[in-house]
Amino acid sequence: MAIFHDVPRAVKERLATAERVAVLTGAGISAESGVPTFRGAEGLWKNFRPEELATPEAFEREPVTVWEWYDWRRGKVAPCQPNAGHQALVAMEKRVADFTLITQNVDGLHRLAGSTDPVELHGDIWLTRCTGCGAVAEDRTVPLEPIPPKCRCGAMLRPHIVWFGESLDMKKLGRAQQAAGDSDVFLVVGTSSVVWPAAGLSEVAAMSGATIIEINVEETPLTPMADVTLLGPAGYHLPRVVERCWPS
Ligand code: BJW
Ligand code: ZN
Repeated sequence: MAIFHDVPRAVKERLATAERVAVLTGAGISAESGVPTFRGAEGLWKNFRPEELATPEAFEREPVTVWEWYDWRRGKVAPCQPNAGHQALVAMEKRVADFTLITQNVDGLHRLAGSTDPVELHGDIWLTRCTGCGAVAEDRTVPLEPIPPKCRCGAMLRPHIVWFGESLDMKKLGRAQQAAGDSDVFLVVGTSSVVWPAAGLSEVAAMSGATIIEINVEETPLTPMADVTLLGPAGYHLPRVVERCWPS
């Protein structure tokens, strides 16, 4: 483990020559776009306990409260634009032969920035899923009307998001695990690394011999395991990493 405030030579040497790079992002990469993170002083969980809102049981008990929370979040995310961190990952994708972007974020900002086919492990805040017929549809209305929204079939819609205790999409998780295991460098950006199975991807990568590089404003449970931790905002470090490894 080594903690740096600037891009060290070791990062340049490993990343610039890597053929396979996988990146895992979390809420921290979108923080500089104005999207609230989940944990920490300004986190979304500050006033709520996760199990109160982000579980299927909570939705069954209080669908209106859960939908109001999502409606509030959709309102927060709607005006947000990708930042220099998202854009640097688009640039990295163009320079690395085999590149996979895995995100825990549901805000869609990687796709908006231009990343191709990111693996969105936890779903998409702009998609709804019918609790009756299972239909998935895009709905960008803010604010939602009515709450809770209904499907054409008459059943209630839910956010197309993975809640605690729910399984991730096995195809997406499989793709993420494969990319982590195959990677020469596994870059972990802006995640507290406490939510599973996403947190386990770094272990998969490390056990397969990948160099683990972390970018975060603070140390996390991953830091002792990472080869390098760049301390500071993703919007600061990611463009510098790209410029240092692939000078324009
Ligand atoms: C910056 C920055 C800047 C700030 N620049 N950095 C094994 C062990 C223990 C528990 C489990 C386990 N397996 C399963 C579990 C249970 C559970 C779990 O992980 N619990 C833990 C919390 C203990 N996992 C699940 O239930 C998963 N399902 C599952 O495994 O199914 C099978 C199963 C079920 C039950 C039992 C066993 C197996 C599903 C997880 C779904 C997670 N969904 C959520 C919320 C959905 C709601 C929504 O979005 O609307 O997804 S949780 C929430 O956390 C959200 C996020 O994607 C996820 C990760 O958070 P993230 O991205 O890391 O954000 P933060 O806020 O935590 O961190 C931000 C970081 O950024 C911080 O570190 C800052 O420092 C940093 N930062 N500004 C760089 N500018
Ligand atoms: Zn339906």
